[in-house]
Amino acid sequence: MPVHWFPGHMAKARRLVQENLKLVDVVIELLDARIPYSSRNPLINEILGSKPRLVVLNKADLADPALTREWLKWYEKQGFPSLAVDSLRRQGTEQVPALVRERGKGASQKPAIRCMVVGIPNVGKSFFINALARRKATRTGDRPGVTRGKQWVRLERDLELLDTPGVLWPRYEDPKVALKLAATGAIKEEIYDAAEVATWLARWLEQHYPASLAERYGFDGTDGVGAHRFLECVARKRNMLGPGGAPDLYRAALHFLREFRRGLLGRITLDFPPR
Ligand SMILES: Nc1nc2c(ncn2[C@@H]2O[C@H](COP(=O)(O)OP(=O)(O)OP(=O)(O)O)[C@@H](O)[C@H]2O)c(=O)[nH]1
Ligand SMILES: [Mg+2]
Repeated sequence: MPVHWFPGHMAKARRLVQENLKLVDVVIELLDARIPYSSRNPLINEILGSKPRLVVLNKADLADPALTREWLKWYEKQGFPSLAVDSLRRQGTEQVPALVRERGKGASQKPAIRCMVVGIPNVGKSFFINALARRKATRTGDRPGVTRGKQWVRLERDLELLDTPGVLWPRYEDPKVALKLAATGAIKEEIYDAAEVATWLARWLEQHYPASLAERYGFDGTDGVGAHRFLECVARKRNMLGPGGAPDLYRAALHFLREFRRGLLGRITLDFPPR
């Protein structure tokens, strides 16, 4: 497996959520709209129990709109109210306070409804909270692991949000999950092989979004993306050459992954809803 997990994440994820669960009335499960399955904690239903919940697909601006609609339908069918948002442009976020109040109604005797935001690293939890608060209340960053501890942010007189550090968990049943988390930026770049993740992503795009590689890099993968043929093409196109003029495949891989994350290959979703 090209991506290595740290043992103990599962226990840590569970502890963090469980410890704070009794302090809140509602939980917002913030998922990445590009990977609404892979960005989900497999134990979340067991951990949250009957706590009122709102499923929010963030970074919807980067995801395939048709698949986002399908995923929202799927989550609604599972019994979870859900919506898609773009925290960067504050699209959809304006609906969140009313939905949280609605979900937390049972707690109406309290002075304020408290809501915890949970999700994987770099999914945009802190950014989402800032978008709701309309100010820079939390620290954000373009890499996983920015938020270190929990932080309360008051939205309105009667609404408080809890920002939490992102947590990952192993999903041994499907090795593609790790690749998708790496491709979308939930895992630190230092701990996986960028060439392997990039090659997997290129093959996947060639299969499901065939025009994307040709449009961006002029790559015509006629016989399936060869292990190095695609990265070589990117390296030459972007003039990333090493000693002796050899294409620098590792730099090309990082470049390609970063362009993908910025949406430069188009609006792409890597998980399909179960049929
Ligand atoms: N395109 C896009 N980018 C977003 C969106 N929301 C957040 N981001 C970007 O995602 C990156 C991570 O945001 P953070 O809010 O720091 O992520 P986090 O979930 O708090 O991450 P940790 O604190 O590390 O767990 C930032 O660089 C944001 O610019 C969105 O809706 N669309
Ligand atoms: Mg954060």
